[in-house]
Amino acid sequence: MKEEVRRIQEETLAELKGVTSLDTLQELKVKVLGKKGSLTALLRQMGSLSAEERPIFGQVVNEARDVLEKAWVEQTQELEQIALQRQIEAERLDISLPGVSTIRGHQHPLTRVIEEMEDIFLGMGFDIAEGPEIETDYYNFEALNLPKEHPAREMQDSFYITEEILLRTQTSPVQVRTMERVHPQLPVKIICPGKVYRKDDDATHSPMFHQVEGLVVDKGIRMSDLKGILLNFSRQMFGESREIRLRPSFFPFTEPSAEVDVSCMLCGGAGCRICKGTGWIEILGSGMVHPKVLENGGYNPKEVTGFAFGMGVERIAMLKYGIEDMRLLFDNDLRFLQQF
Ligand code: 2NL
Repeated sequence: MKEEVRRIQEETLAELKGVTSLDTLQELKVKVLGKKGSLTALLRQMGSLSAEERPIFGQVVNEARDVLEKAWVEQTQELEQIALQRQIEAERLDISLPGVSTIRGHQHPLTRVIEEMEDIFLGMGFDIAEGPEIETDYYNFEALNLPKEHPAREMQDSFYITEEILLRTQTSPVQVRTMERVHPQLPVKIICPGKVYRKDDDATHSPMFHQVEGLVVDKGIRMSDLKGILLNFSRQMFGESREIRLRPSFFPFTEPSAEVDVSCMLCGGAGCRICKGTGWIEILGSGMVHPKVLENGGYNPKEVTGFAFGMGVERIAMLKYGIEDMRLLFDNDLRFLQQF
């Protein structure tokens, strides 16, 4: 029987070495050391031995059990180690690989310029007003002192939808609508940024472009208020050392009217290619609101006065960034846009 124990021990040890899964290892353990295991079965036969043989046999079985159990622990640890290595290998990450980055976009230069203008005027207490791009003849022309037969209407330069409806040619109709809505409340102090449309298309004109117009209406508004606001705007927009000058002009909706020049931001006034040697660059049109326009807005021109101005955003963006052709602003060519 001792030989039988040795045989089980050796056979089991040999079998153990070849086991590659933890499950099979457990099955083998039950088969030998379990309640119905081969070694347990031998132990049960101890009754047939003599009193002298019994303790010796017991010792042999216990030794075999110890040897096998030790072997099991070792084999279990080895298999667990192999499983862990496999898992580590499978989950391996190469953190030295270069990352895949997303392409970062940014605002369009026109949007940037519009928001910069908005910030400057908000800082001076203006509100921002918006309105429809499809307008009636009344708000776009008539209310702005441009009656039906007026030569400055430029019928053939406007996109008419019907005889009475057109794409707005300026943002002034928003200002008329605002006055109509809020009168007799004072002051009116707004800017109107937005898209406007004219039948023009070349290097300096686009059929759709952007305007920012401003309007201030209150008791006792004077030309000097206009100058002060526009000087402040020009210095924030183009540099602290800028000066402005006003030249007499004409618009049907303002009287008197003035064109505003800013001292050249490139040469500081000495004369260069950008200012064509004059030292000055025209940036906007302005004037004191015509009494008829105030009236159309619901205000009494005997009680209140106002000033207004309008500027083309594309022109300012071109000056600020040195863009030669306006159409570049609308082509959406990334090689151009990525420069900003
Ligand atoms: C220009 C000139 C200008 C205005 C726009 C205006 C609006 C109202 C009343 C009076 Cl509601 N005037 N707007 C005034 C003067 C000039 O724009 O060259 N724009 C690009």
